[in-house]
Amino acid sequence: MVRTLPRMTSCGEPIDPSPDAFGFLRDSRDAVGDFAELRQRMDEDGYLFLPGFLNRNDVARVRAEICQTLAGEGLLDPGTPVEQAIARPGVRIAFRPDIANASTSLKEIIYGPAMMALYDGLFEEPSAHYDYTWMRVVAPGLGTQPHCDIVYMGRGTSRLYTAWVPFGDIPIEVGGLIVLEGSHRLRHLKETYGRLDVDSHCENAEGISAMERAGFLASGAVAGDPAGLRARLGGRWLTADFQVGDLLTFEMFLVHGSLDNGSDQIRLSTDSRYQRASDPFDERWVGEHPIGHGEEAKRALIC
Ligand SMILES: O=C(O)CCC(=O)C(=O)O
Repeated sequence: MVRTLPRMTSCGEPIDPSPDAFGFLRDSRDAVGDFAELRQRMDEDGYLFLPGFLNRNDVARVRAEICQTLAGEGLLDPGTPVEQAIARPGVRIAFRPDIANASTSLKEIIYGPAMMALYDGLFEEPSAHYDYTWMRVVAPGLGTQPHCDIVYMGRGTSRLYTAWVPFGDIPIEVGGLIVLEGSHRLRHLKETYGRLDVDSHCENAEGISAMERAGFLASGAVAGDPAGLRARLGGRWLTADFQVGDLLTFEMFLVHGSLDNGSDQIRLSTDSRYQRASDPFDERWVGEHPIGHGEEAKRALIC
């Protein structure tokens, strides 16, 4: 069936829907269980898109719990079904890690046996996950700027994978993740941007962030203009009409962001991280109370 594409924007910029600028993620569910094939596709694409990998009922149950929490906080439109997560008009919200970090049932999904077996297989040795879970609770409005995860979590190892999990159906209109095709292979980006750390600043240059000093954004984004960035780097923006139970996992150097949420719903998803248990860990994201990007994470450099 041919999908009629809605008007798409990211960070307020139109995303060109023509076939040389936009496409859909490769579906790798046929390779589940064949780790050699999954590793090869991860190498080729920089990601694995596994529709229906997770138990849909479990994910839907956690979604219902989160929606109740949002309703209890007055973030949902009171006249609408809670499970639809329709935002109360004017609500501004995007990031609620506290919700994920407090939910045992959510963690049982994203750090449960199916997920850990996937990463054990991809790494070919026992894997471990960060204790910190990023939870996106994205009200209608702008999506995430294009970035690579390495600048936020690369202090231990770069051999890490992100898992992006929709907690609810996220069709294009609701603004799911977009990845820039082939960007994990861009050596010049890896050797410049890919060596930076978002929590570092240049003490010899009035404390300017190391990211800005190198020509990127202090937020850690490669740039704030997804359409322009695609034109400069090449490749196509890829996404999907994500559904409950899907998993998108990707490596640290893949440029990604998200579409703007053009619907009236709050978009719910988590991102979480996995690595070899034997590799060093980034101290910002482990322990009972991870320091995250707080003061203790800041590093002064000469740059
Ligand atoms: O969900 C989003 O908008 C961004 C998620 C992301 O950047 C990630 O999973 O690394």
